[in-house]
Order: sequence, then structure tokens, then C-alpha cells
Amino acid sequence: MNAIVSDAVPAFAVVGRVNMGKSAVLATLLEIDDNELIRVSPTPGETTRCQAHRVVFGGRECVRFIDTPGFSQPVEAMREIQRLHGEGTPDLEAIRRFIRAPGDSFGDEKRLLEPLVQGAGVLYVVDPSKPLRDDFLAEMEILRWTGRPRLALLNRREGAPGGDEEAWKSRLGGAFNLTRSFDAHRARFPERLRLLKSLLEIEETHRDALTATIRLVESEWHTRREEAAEAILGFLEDALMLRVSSTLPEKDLALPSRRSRESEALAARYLAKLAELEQKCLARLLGIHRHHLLKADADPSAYHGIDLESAETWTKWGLGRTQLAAAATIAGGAAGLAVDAATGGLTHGAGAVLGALTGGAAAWFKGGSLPDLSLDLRGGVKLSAGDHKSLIVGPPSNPNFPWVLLDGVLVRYQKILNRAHGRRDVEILAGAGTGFTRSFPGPRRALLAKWFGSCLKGAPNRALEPDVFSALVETLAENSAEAT
Ligand SMILES: Nc1nc2c(ncn2[C@@H]2O[C@H](COP(=O)(O)OP(=O)(O)OP(=O)(O)O)[C@@H](O)[C@H]2O)c(=O)[nH]1
Ligand SMILES: [Mg+2]
Repeated sequence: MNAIVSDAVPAFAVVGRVNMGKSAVLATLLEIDDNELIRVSPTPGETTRCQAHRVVFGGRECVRFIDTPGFSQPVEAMREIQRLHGEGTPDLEAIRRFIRAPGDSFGDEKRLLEPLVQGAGVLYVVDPSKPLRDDFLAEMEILRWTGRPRLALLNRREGAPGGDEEAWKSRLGGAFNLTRSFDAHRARFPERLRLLKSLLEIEETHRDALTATIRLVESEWHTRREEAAEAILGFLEDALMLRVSSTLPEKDLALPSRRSRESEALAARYLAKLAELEQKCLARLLGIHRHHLLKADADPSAYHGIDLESAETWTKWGLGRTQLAAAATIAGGAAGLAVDAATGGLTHGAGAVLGALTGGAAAWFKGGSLPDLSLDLRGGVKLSAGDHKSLIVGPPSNPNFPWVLLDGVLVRYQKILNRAHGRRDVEILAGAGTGFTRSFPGPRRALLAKWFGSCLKGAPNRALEPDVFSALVETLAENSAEAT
């Protein structure tokens, strides 16, 4: 076999019984959700040869992980190595002789041990819900004989009954330098980082290279968070400023039926555009986090976005009543006037409608009633020169709209962070989940309220943007530290 390990780069082979989740562990650790690159499958024996996966930063390979075929005859292989070695405890040389011995038997064992004799460390994956039988003990023994740095990973399948984790841990403790849990279907960034840091504890020769790699991984994660914050900021700005309009002859406006038909069409167009903005933002967040099987929607051409017509959306997401009243005071509540200004002077149409809505919202703040769950879209008639007038539909008048939008993105962002790349099922980013904005610290709410207000007025406050960006970065950091 050609060299799969090089002295210059720390290397670790992921080994274990067939179907233990070796490939899934690696796929999650390296964020690879593509079966063409790392095959994860319920059929045992899917990985048939060693495959190196290089972690590269700035064009330089920092660490290498090697996926391997599973042990298939560990007890027989152990006996054969012992026979080849003769008296005493077999060593790396005995294993080398075992690999080089002619014949077709022990193909899987020979292939999986090759990277170890070439110098790779060991990541031994077991599922502790399985009974601890002799064949597992044989695997542990062979790996111990290699003398390579060894980390055991308990990859327990959620809900799997049985097994004696303590017995596993005690046995693994005797044969491995370190034992850690790593759930290939649930591990998030903190667990991935912890696993990388564990490598530092077992590997002596490449400490500096591994320390530098961990630093790069952390800094890349920070960059991603900033990119995500930027995407969310851009989305909020575009969404809050979004307005759609159509121009119709004055004679048509006089007809209530014609006008309401036109308003309905405009409202539909507004919601479609809003969904498009949201879809774009989610696609960017999914891209930043390298997901292909987690999707914004089953059918991208029919993406509907956050369900603004569902009462659940308005109760689970957004601020509470008192918080909202405070936010409205800060925001200035002058959205109606701003639309007037932005659209060049409204007459009885939008101005009046907006005024009424603002009044409605005020009444609601004072009363003890539930939040306004309706989806009123601001709209109105704009007088323009000539015989034509414009009908404009803008953001829903519900003062919780910006907060609901933000919560919608944050809830999905958390789902993005929670999704492990080792899974191979397609998942849709559904909208359920409790929002985050309600538990924001007061100053963050105040800052966002001010900025939201400016965006709703059609004139985003650029001076506030750096602070808004930092607040979003902070929010996403809290989001990613949160347990599932
Ligand atoms: N529920 C759950 N399933 C898992 C987990 N890890 C792996 N699996 C599933 O177990 C099956 C085997 O996973 P693989 O990663 O292909 O296992 P492997 O050890 O690489 O198998 P071979 O390459 O065939 O030796 C797949 O169907 C995985 O989706 C886990 O943490 N939780
Ligand atoms: Mg595999």
C-alpha cells in the first residue's frame, strides 16, 4: 500500500467494528454530509478501503483523518498476530509482519492496520449499547499492541437500549489513553472542538501542529459567525424596507372591488418577495455551515417562508407585550409618517390607514389583551402626477413583525447548528421552536428597536449598523453555546 500517512502531518485513523458509525463520526467531525465523499450507510461493510480526509487551512494541510474498513475477524486476526510474534506481547513489528504476510485472509484487518503502522494515531469507535463480547476485546488488544496514541470514542445511538457503558469504559480505560463520548448524530461545534482538543491529550509528537489547527478551527468558526450575522442583518434590512406597489388608473381606484382585488394581489406579491428574501438568507446560512441535506424547504420553487398567518408564529416568536411597548417608544412609532415621506405624500389612503393601525397598536399596549396576531399589511393609495395612483403594500403593522422575523431566523439558525453532518437523511428547516428575542438583554432590545424603526421607515440608520452587527454576533454566539 502507498503511504497514506506522512511524517509532516498529524494523522488519525478511525477504526472499529463494521457499522459502528466510524464514517458517521468522521463525517460529523469534518462537516461532510456528502455520501460521495464519506459513505455512511446502514449496510455493514460499506467502507472497504482506507480513505484519507485532509483538513486544509490556507492551502496547508494541518491534520489528516483516515476512514478505514471495519474489523471483521478480530479474534482470528489477534491469534494470527500472536502466532507470528511467538512468545510475549506482540508489538508494532508483529503487526507489520501480519500485514505483509502473503494470502487473501484478513483483508479488512490488514487494510485498517496499515495507517497505524505508518504512524497514524487511533480513534476507536464503539457503540456502548452493544454487548461487550470477546471480539471487541480482541480489537482493543490488537490496537493496544500497535503502541500508537489511542482515543476511544463512545458513539451511542440515541434511544438504543442495553449495553453496559461502565463495563465498556473500564475495559477501554485499560487499553486506551483516553475515552470520550461523541454522538455522531448529535455532536455540535463544541463537541467537535472538544474531540479535536482530546487529540492533544493523546498525541505527543505533533502537539504544536494540533494546537495551531485547533486555533484555526476556532478562528474559522468565528468568521462563520460573522458571516452569518452579516447575512441576517442584510435580510432584516431588506425585509423591513420591503414594499410592493402597483399603479392603476384613478377610475379603477374609485371601484372598491377593483381596489381590493388589487390589494390582495399586492399582498400576495409582498409575501412572496418576503419569502424569497428569507429563503436567500437561509440558503446563505446553510452554505456557511456546509449543509446540503438540511434544506430550507422540500421544494425550493414553492418556498413559503415563515408562516405569518399562523397565530403560533406571533405567540412563540417576538417580544412580550411590555417589552414591545418599550421597544415601540424607542423606535419612535413614526412608521406611518415615514411611509408618507418615502412615498411622496399620501392622502386619505396609506396615511389614514397607518394612523389607524398605530392607534390600534397603542390601544393594545395599554390594554391587557393578547398580542395582536393579525397580519395587517400596511397599504395605501399614493397620489401621483397624472391620472394614475399607486397602491402600496409594506410591512405588517404588527409591531412584533421585526422581532418575529429575527426569531424565525434565529430558531432556524439553531437548527442549522444542531444538525450533524454525519446524518444522511434529508431534513427540512421547519419553523417550530421558541424564539430568543424575548430573553435578549434590555440594551440589545433597545438598540435593535431603534434600528428596526429606522429600517421600517425606509431609511436604515447606518450609524447603528456596527453595533447591530456586534449584537447579532453576540446573539449567535449565545445560540451556538446553547445545549440542544
Ligand atoms: N442513530 C444513530 N445512528 C448512527 C450513529 N452513528 C452511525 N449511525 C448509523 O449507523 C449506520 C452505520 O454507520 P457508518 O458510519 O456507515 O458505520 P461504519 O462504522 O463506517 O460502517 P462500515 O464502513 O460499514 O464499517 C448508519 O446507518 C448510520 O447512520 C449515531 O450516532 N446515531
Ligand atoms: Mg464506514
